[in-house]
Amino acid sequence: MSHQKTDRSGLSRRTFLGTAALGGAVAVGASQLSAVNAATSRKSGQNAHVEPGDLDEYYAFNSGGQSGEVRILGLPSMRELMRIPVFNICSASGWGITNESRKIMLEGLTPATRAFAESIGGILPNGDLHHPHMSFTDATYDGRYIFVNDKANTRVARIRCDVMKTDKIIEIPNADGIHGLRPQRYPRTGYVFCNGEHIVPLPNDGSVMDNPKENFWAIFTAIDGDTMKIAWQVMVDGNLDNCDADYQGKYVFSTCYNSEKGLDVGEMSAHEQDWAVVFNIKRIEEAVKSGDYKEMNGVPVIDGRKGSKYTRYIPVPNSPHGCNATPDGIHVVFNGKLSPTVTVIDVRKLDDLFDGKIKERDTVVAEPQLGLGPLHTAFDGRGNAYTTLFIDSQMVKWNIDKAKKAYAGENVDPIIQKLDVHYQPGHNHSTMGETKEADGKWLVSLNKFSKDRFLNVGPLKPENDQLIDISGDEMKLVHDGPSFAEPHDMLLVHRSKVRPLHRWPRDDAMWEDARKMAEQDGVSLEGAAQVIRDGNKVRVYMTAIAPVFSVPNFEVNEGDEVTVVVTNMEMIEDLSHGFTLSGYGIAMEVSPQQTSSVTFIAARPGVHWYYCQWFCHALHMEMSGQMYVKPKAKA
Ligand code: K7E
Ligand code: CUA
Repeated sequence: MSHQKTDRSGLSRRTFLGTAALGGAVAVGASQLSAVNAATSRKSGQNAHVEPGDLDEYYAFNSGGQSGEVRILGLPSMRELMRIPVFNICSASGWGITNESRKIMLEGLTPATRAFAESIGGILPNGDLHHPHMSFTDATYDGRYIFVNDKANTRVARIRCDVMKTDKIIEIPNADGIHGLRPQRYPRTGYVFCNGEHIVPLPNDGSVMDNPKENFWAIFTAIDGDTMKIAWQVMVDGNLDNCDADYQGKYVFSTCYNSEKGLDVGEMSAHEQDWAVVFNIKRIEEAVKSGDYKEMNGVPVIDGRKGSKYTRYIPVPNSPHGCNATPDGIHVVFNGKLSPTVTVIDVRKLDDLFDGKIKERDTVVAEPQLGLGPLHTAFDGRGNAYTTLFIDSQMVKWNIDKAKKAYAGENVDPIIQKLDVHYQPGHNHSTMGETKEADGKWLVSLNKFSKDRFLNVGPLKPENDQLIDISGDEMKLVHDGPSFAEPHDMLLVHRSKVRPLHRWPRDDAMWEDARKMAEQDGVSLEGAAQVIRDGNKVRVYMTAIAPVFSVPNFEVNEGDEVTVVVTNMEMIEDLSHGFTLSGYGIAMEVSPQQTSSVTFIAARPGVHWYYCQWFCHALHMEMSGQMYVKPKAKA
């Protein structure tokens, strides 16, 4: 009990459920119960401590929220292992600075956004990354890709799991604010589904800006995860929040908290009931084939508004948020947010729903009242669900079968345990919990507030990602994990599913432009020590082998367009180099067998040192060179 602290949130708590919902009371009851049943109950007690030098059992891929990046942690140690820049600019790796990264950041934008980005320096400098999800094959992780959303600039990105780098970023036309994102589980990914959260006019170019109820729409998008091209879109009533796919490859689900099509908080939360939209993949694919769509910005947009044969709208109380399919493939849970309930449907009833044999609410098989502010639900693969209660600052463990029995009228309480978390949890995630291989070992509660849990670091506090042992009958809080803005969600993948490379493949597609350029210049990237002048363009090719750059210095004229291409020829694992050019805002990572390039205008005359910024050798400090920029007058 020592870990339980008084909630100082100041938010109203537990007005619905009374004393039965008090975390302390339930926890006391549960611990007495487990003392009595000690002989028969499953004991938790996995070791969260990972000895120095030992490896974690799971990869955790945390979203970075408004920091725009993804972070890799080990679980259960919760040690941060790496960061993957995606929508942000990274000073260490040069993401957003190198030619390779800027091409990825630019080429998937719509023409209008691309023109805008060029006007502000070539790329969009920020993103808001909420939802990392791995590609699936046969309803479990296949270790190929991680797909992520950008709510801030309406984009979706793909991360290659072999090198843990972003390789595609696309903007989603016709939508605004990509929020919910899930890959198709079965038979494989396949599609990546994503939600445009905000309702906007179509087209959103200023030609129409009034009367939202008639003119503003939310757009659901299916991307082909292999090509990162948009396959189709569906226009819906209301807005779209979170989504999930089924385990059969037939249906996709999205929650809607703004069925009102309101523009402010009061309007958006007016209705006691909103809905979850169900999309029928097969019917939508047929519509694309038969031409039952309108093309907008080069994309087939299907009309999935109420009454269409492509969608169904299941009423759900009240402004639902998270959307989670159970690992048995049978149920989907919609988390009520402003309602203390979650709504559980049985996906086996959906064929009948689409055929008109039953009504929308006939698909609901449970609607347990769990506590205040249910946002997201995770699963242990043993029939139990774990729902975050934002307002109550609790994790509630409940049993799906019992909830179904209670809904059918039996006198059973589906709630097994409530555990205080610190504080205000948003997402939670269990190990392998969104796959058919859910193993029920660990659960992480991603809490929005840490308040007094850590040393004070000023007005902006870390979040708190708490590790919970769910292997036994009782949830046990075992670790507090402070984190910077803002892991909305995380992905917990068994290490057997992910096999990253130790070095880059020399022929990697990431630098195919640099390779083509070198071929035209008659230069080999692997043995290069050359400066090529081509009018006022200068191309500098060098290798990096500790502790030297193969080009120790070069000279250019003020105003030249200079491209520096650096290839790391180390075969030794972990021997990364870098190239930082003093006074030019340039830094790039060059890891073993990688080529990185950067192009800039030599606008500042004088002597400018370049140096390796990744500590690589006893003579790392000496791994440097000079760029001489001759002033225009003397050139
Ligand atoms: Cu609940 Cu953007 Cu997944 Cu945050 S969303 S919590
Ligand atoms: Cu090369 Cu430091």
